[in-house]
Amino acid sequence: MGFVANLSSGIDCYVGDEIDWTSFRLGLWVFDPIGEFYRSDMIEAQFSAASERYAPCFTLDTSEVDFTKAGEYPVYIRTNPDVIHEFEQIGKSLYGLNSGIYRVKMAEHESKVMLSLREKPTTLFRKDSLNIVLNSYPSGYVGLYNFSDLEFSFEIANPEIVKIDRIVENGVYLWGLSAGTTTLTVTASDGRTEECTITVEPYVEPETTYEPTSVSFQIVSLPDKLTYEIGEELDFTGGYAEGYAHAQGIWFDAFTQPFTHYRIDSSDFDNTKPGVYEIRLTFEEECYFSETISYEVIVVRPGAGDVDEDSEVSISDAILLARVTTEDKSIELTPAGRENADFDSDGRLTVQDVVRILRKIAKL
Ligand SMILES: [Ca+2]
Ligand SMILES: [Ca+2]
Repeated sequence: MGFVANLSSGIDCYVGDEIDWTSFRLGLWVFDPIGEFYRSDMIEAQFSAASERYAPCFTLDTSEVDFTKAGEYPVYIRTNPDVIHEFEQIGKSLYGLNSGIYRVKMAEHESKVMLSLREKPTTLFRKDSLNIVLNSYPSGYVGLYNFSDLEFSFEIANPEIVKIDRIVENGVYLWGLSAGTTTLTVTASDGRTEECTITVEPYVEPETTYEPTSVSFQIVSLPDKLTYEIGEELDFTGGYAEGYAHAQGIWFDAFTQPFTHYRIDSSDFDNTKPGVYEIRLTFEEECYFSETISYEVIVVRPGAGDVDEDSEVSISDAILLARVTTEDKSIELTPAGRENADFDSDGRLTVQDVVRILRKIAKL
């Protein structure tokens, strides 16, 4: 049974400083009887080399370290063989041992860790300038080298630009209060002072990028009335349209709404004059999107559609007109029948007139 040791990384050991042995973490491991390293019986006794705990059990050998010169040096941790000591396992160990006191006899064992000894820094601050962004929370940190033998105090030249949020062991957290430049001064207990330039930059809102605008707008059902007699007013009853849009990250959803929910442009419509007129609907949100769709209504003269002049508009009128428009020369319409047949009043007899007469019959 015996020790292995591990050295925590990232500790500042400087030439001329006393080594901080609290950073040397040691752990007890148990070997099986034939001497193989056997993790599953580890007792989780971890402690620092600086503590007096278990001191009789091991020796720290730093004889190869030259404390006057920067470099990487081995440090040896050796067990003191045959020493019997009690170790406490607190809680059940990862490796299955129950909590309790274990009497462990030291076997002969040596561990090596590397000690990194560095030249003592010539400055206190790790950097001589810092840019921070004006923000609603502390956003800057200036670190110091690890001088365990010194005490520090800090001062901001212009406290309207930066304030000290809090001081920690080896540094200071800063909070930018307004845009500008000032200095942070550190004074060490040995009389040294040093300055770090702090620049607070204004906060710039990041540019937001949006998905391309997409708009969908369509008629769900046309109004009941699409054919008008002279003098009749427009009637949108029964007309529904559905619109939704995604623009600048926002959803606009009109669902299915009556035509009157949208902007209606019926400026072309003239109920004093037979003809076909376009009515336009626009689904829009100012600055975001605008989408327009249209449909047709027709204003007819009295008698329109009554091709055979029997005083009603019926399927036989449509059939008769269909034959005329396919140039069945045997059919002759009277001047009044011909006028009635030009349902859309465009001066021609076409299949469009047939279709519009059929729509009127079907009340479409
Ligand atoms: Ca008729
Ligand atoms: Ca026509």
